[in-house]
Amino acid sequence: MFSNKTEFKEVFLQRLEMTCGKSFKESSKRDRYQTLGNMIREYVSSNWIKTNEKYRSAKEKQVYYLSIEFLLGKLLRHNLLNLGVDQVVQEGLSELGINLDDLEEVEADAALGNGGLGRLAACFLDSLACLNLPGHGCGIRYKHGLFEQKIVDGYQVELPEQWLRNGHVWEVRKADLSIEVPFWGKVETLEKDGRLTFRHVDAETITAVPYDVPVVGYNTDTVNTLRLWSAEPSPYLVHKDIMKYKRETEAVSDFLYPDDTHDEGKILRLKQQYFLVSASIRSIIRAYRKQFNRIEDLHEHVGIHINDTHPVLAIPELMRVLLDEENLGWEEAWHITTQTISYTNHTTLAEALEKWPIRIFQPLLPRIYMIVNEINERFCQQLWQKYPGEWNRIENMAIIAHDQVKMAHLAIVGSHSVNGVAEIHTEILKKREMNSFYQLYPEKFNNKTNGITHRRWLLKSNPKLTNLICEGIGDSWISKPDQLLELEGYQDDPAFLDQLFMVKQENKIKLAARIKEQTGINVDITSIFDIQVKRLHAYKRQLLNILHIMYLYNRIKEDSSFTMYPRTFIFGAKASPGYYYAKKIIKLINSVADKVNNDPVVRGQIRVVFLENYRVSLAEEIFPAADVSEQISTASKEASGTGNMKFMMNGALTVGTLDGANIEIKEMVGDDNIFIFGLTAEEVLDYYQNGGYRSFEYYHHDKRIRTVVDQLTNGFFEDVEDEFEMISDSLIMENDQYFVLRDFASYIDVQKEVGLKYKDQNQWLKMSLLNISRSGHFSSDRTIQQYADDIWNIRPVNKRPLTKN
Ligand code: 73E
Repeated sequence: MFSNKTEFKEVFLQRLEMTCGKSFKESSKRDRYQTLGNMIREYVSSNWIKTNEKYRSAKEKQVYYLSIEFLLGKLLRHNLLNLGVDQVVQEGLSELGINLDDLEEVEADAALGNGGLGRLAACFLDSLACLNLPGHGCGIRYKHGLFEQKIVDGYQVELPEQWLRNGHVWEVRKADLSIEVPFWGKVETLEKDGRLTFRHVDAETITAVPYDVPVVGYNTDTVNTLRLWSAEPSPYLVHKDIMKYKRETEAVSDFLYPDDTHDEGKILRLKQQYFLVSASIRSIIRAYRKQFNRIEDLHEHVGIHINDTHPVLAIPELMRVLLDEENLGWEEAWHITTQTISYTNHTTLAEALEKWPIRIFQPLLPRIYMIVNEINERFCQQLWQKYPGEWNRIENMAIIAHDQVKMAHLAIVGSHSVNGVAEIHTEILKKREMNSFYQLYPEKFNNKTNGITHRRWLLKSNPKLTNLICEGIGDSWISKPDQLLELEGYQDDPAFLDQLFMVKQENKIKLAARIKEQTGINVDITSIFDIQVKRLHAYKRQLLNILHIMYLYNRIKEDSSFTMYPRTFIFGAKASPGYYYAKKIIKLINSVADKVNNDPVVRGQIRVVFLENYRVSLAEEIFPAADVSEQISTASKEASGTGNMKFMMNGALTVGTLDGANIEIKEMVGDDNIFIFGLTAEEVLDYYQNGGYRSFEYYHHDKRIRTVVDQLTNGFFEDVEDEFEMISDSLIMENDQYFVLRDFASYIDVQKEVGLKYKDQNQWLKMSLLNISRSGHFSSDRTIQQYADDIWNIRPVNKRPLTKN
C-alpha cells in the first residue's frame, strides 16, 4: 500500500478525497483520522488473511480467550507502532501540515471494560500477537462502554459513553457469520434409537452479529482476531410485540455493566453471559468443523479460556453442542470439555462470587440448566464416593445448592486448569477460599502472575523514556523485555541519571499542563507527584490516602516549623454508579482538595488534584509522570493489581502493602527500593478469623487519627456536617473492616521516609532506574508465554518478520 513517506502521502490524499468527498483543505480532523484509520486497517488486511490461512494449514492448536470485558483504549497509535510505520506516517502527515497527536485526540477510547480485568484481556491479546501465538479474543460489542465521569460540585455524575457515535474504523462487520442464540422456551425429550435426545423449542432467539477487530503484532506479520458480538433482532423470529422484542434484544449488547468486583445478579447480565458464550462456542466449533473431521480431537486443536466466571456457561454450552449436535455420549463429551476449558480466578472478594438463583437461570436457559444439573449430580456422586458421609463438605462444594448455581464451582469442576493472578492470591485460593477443591484436584491449581504490555505502557505512552533506554542499551529489550536489566549498568552514571531526571521532568510538565487544562489547578513540577489511579473501592483504600493528606494539612497548620518536601497528590477513580460509599470518598477527596488548594499556608507544600474520567488514554499520560505509586489495598484483598506494574515500568517507586503483585515487585527490586507498610495478609486474615481488632482503640489512643476522623463530621471540610457521616461510621461504628486506622501510623511513617529519600535526588534516581530495569518480568509477554506453555499448550506459528505491502 505504501512503503515510504511519499507513497504514504499520495495514497492518503487520494483516499481522503475519495471517502470524504471533500478536498484536503476542506477536510476536518475527523475526516483525516478516519481516512488514516481505514487505510491502516486495510494495510493489515492481507496479513490478517495470511495469518488465518497459516493457522489453518499448520493445523496448530488455537486458543480463544473469552472475556466479558476488553478494555482496549485507542488503537491508532498502537497499531502504527506495532506495524513499524509510526515514523513514516508521522513524517508524511507533518509534511501535509497535520499533527498525528491531533488525529489521535479524535479517536474515542474503546472502553469495553471496568478496570484491571478488562485491561488484562487487552494486554494479553497484544502479547499473543507479538509472540506469534494463535490466540484470539471473544467479547461483546457494547454500544456504550464504561460511563463517562464528570465531577460536579465535587460529586461524581455519570454520562453514557458514546464510542460508536462516529463509527469504529478498526472493526469489520461479518453479518454472514451471525449466530442465533436461543433464550426461554422449553426442552422436549425424544427417544431416538434407544437413546434420549433433547431439543430446545419455543425459544426466543437473538441474532449475534460478529464484528472482527484485527490484533496486530509488533514487528511481525501475525494478525490475530478479536471477535466482538453485537445483539440484533433475529430475522427468523415472528413475535407478538415486535417493538418490545427489538428493545429487549438490543439491550443485551447495549451497556457494559459498570460493576467491578461486585455481582449484580440481574437477568440481563446472565443474558449477556450466555449470549457471548453461545455465539463464541458455536462459531469456534463451526470453524473447527470446516477443518477437522473428528470432534473427539477438539481439545487437541482448540483451547477455550474463561476470564473469571463471567463466561463459565462455556462449559455447559460446549457440553450441549457435543451432546445434542454432535451426538456424543456424556463421558466423552465431558472429557473433551474439561480438557478444552481453562479458568482464571481474579478475586476472592465474597461480593464478587457469582451465584444465580435457579428461578432466574432455569426459565431463561432451560437446556443449559438441565446440563448444569447433570454435571452437579455426577460431581456430588463422585464426592460421595470419595468423602462418604461428609454431608457438610459435599454441600459446600456442590455446584447447585440452596436453589443457587455457584459459577466458580462450575468453573473449577468443568476445566483442567484453575489459576490465580499473583503468587499470594493463588496461595490464598489453595489454602483458604478454594481449599476443598484444591484437596480434590491439586493438579488443576497453578499461578500466573499478571503482566502488562510494555509496548503500550512504555513504548507508546513514554517515548522519551523509551528513547533514553534505547540510547543506553539498544532496542533488543523491546522484543525481550527482561533485557531491561542491562540498565543497571547505568546506576552510577551521573549523566544517564541526569537524563532520567530530565525525562521525568518533561513528563511531569506535560501532565501538569493536562491538570491545568482540566481543573484549573497549577501544580509545582518540582514537587513529588504522588499518584493513586484505579477503580474506587473500600478495599483499595483511597480513604487511607486522603486521611493522610488531612493529617499533613493539620500538621502544617498547627506547627509553623513543620516542613516537608512539597507533594502533589493526584487521584483518578471511577465509582460504580450504585456504590454510594465509594461516591462519598470521591466527594471527600474533592472537598479536601478545595480546602487545601485554597489555603495559602499549605499551598506551597501540598496540592490535591482529582482528575475526572480516568480511562486508558488518560492513564497513558499519568504513569510516565509519576514519582510515587500508591498501592495501598488492605492486604489479601487485591488479587494482583496491574497499575502497580505500569508505575514501576515508568520509574515510579511503590508505596504499598504486602498484597497482590506488590509482593513480587518487592522481591524483584529488594527492600531498599520500595516502601512497604501495614498489616500482612496473614495478619488481616487472622483478624477476620479470630477477631481482636477494635478500631475505636486506635481512634482513642492516637490523636492524629482522632483529629482527622472528627474532621469528617465536624464541618471542617464541608458545611453540611453529615456529608461524610457514613465514612466516619464505617471507621468507628462498623469497626473499620479494611483496617484503615490500623495501618494509619505505619502509613504516616513510610510516607515520611518517602519525603526524606526524595530529597537525595541521586539516590532516588538510582532507585527509580532499578525499578525500571527490573520491570521486564512484569511484561505480559512473560505471562502469556507461561499460559501458552503450562495451560494452553500452544506454539508460535508465524515467525517471519513483517512483510511490507
Ligand atoms: O487485583 C485485580 C487484578 O489485577 C482484580 O481486582 C481484578 O482483576 C485484575 C486482573 O487480574 C478483578 N476484576 C474483577 N475481579 N477481579 C471483576 C469482577 C466482576 C466484574 C468485573 C471485574
